Amino acid sequence: MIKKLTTIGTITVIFLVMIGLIFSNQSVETTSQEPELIVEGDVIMPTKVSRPGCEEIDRCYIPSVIVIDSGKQVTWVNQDSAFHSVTSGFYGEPTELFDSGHLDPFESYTLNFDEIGTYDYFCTLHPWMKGQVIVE
Ligand SMILES: [Cu+2]
Repeated sequence: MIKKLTTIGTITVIFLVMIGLIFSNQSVETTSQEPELIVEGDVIMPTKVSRPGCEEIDRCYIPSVIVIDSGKQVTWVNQDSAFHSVTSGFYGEPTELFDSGHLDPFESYTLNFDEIGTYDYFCTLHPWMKGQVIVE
């Protein structure tokens, strides 16, 4: 009788350990399936550019100058936690060719460039943020 109870006890313990393993595996799987917040783009607005300083190392838009063939497009991605914009011209002198408006964190903006030329742009919120698209 005691032997039988021990056997049942052992089986119960093994069963509980297996259940525990199944559930722990599931929780590991769920955490690894969380969506990544990195959006692909040609030009990145990196973190911390809402404060001056990035212009000194030319990293407000990365890359700050992008060269493309005419007819191609450029996608900007805001990887910062602050709003930014991609606005044609210079701060105080917008050219009204294009304007993304305020881009939310992790929002992207895509533009097509058909005409050859040099397109300066800036961020309406941060005067030190400047970039250039060169279309060849
Ligand atoms: Cu900005």
